[in-house]
Formats: sequence, structure tokens, C-alpha cells
Amino acid sequence: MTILKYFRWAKYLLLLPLLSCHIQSSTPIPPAGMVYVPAGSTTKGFFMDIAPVTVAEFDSFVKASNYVTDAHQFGNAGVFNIEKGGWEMIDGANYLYPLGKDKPQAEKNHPVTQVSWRDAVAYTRWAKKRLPTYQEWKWAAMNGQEDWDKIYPWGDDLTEGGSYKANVWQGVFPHYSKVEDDFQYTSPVGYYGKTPLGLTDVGGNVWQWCQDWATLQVDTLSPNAEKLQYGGSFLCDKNICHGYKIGNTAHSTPETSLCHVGFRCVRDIGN
Ligand SMILES: [Ca+2]
Repeated sequence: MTILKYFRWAKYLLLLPLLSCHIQSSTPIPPAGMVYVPAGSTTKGFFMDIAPVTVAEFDSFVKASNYVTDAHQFGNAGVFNIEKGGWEMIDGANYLYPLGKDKPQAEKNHPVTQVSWRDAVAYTRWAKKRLPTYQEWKWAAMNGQEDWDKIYPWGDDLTEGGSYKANVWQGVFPHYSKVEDDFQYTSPVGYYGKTPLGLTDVGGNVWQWCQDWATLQVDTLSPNAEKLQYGGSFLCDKNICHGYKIGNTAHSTPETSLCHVGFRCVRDIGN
């Protein structure tokens, strides 16, 4: 009787290694620099860049492909003037000099800015990736969890132990900036830590281009006029735009380049 019981258990024990192999192989292994975002009710599973594309990474693409950005072609780009509290078109502003030629050069480990939607798409093709959809962005910001009920990708609070969880605007936008989070403009990618899913800069730092048209957000007579952006930027004040809250968006025309808009890529599983 005892021996019989042992054999009954033994057959299940023999199955355990097979079962664990099956569980491990069902979770796709992400390429370097990406995380796996599991499937949800509105999205398939996909890989997403851990961080926004940096100045150094975008510069590698430009040099490798002799790509000319929209800002270079137009000879100017949009810069937010902190002193005046408004946007200006600045001659010579581009991804290497996002605030203009008379201001410091872009830091290599900061997210690239002054890239239009068209520039971002050109990069994604070169990198054999693509831009995320709004649904994918929101799902990743919810850490791939249907029951994620927090305000932000990292939780409910903007600060933890006195330290900020994202690069946003403190004070009163646009005329009073306190810079309590160490950065007036962009910050190095990853500076404020990772979300539970393993992503950085999901809220704050720079808005990031989505694949989608801003169909519902823009005049419905011209639904294909502007592209969505996700995540908020260093210019976002909690009381005005609150762009770093999960689900909030901005939008611009596909050729627009601004000093607070960048992007990151996703890749379909199996590609
Ligand atoms: Ca800031």
C-alpha cells in the first residue's frame, strides 16, 4: 500500500520539470534594452524599450544613415522660453542643440528631443522596431496589470521620502519654477528609477510619440492632423496639464519638433 502511494506521487514529481520548462518558455525573452509587456484585454504582448531613445542613440542612427531631421530641414524648432513663459521658434535648434545654438549642447544620456513624429518613425525603421500605440503605452504604464488602480505608473505619490519619482514642473507654470526635482529641462534617462514593470521615464521628462493619430483630441473635421504623445514632460505642472498621470496625452502635427518631446520604441514578439 505504501509503495503504491509512493508511485502515485512519483508520477507527478516526474512531471514537475516538464511543467516548469513549459512556464519558462511561454514568457518571451526580451531583446537587450527592452522589457516584455504581457498581453491584456486590449493589447497583445509586446516588447518595449526600457527607456526613451537617448541623444547618443539617435545620433548613431543619423550618422549611420545620413538622415536629416525635420528641424534640420526647416532650420528651426520649438523651444520653451522659461524666462518669458512661452514657446518660441528658435533658429538652429535641433536634437543636438535642443534649446538653440547659444545654449548648451544636448547631453548624450538624456532623451533625444527636437525629433518630429516622422523623425521618430525613421529611427524605428532603422532599429527594426516601431512606435507604440496609445493603448500599448497606457497598458505598459499600468504595468501590464488589469487591476492597477494607482494614479501614476510608479504609484499614487509624486514624491517618496522627499525625492521626486519623475522630472516634472514644481511651482506655478509657466512663470514660477522651483526645480525641486534637480532638473529644469530634460534629465538623464533612468534618473528617477524604474516602474514595477521595469520601465523608466514613463511619466515626466519628455512626452513620447505614439503611433496613433489624435482622432478624438483634435477637431473632428481633420482627424488625421496630429499625432498623440504620451507621458508628460518636464514642463508638466500637476495643476495644469498633469501629463504624467496614467492615460493623459498631448498631440502635435507629425512634422513638429519641440524641446520636450521624444519617443521610445516597441517590437512585436517574433520579429
Ligand atoms: Ca523638473
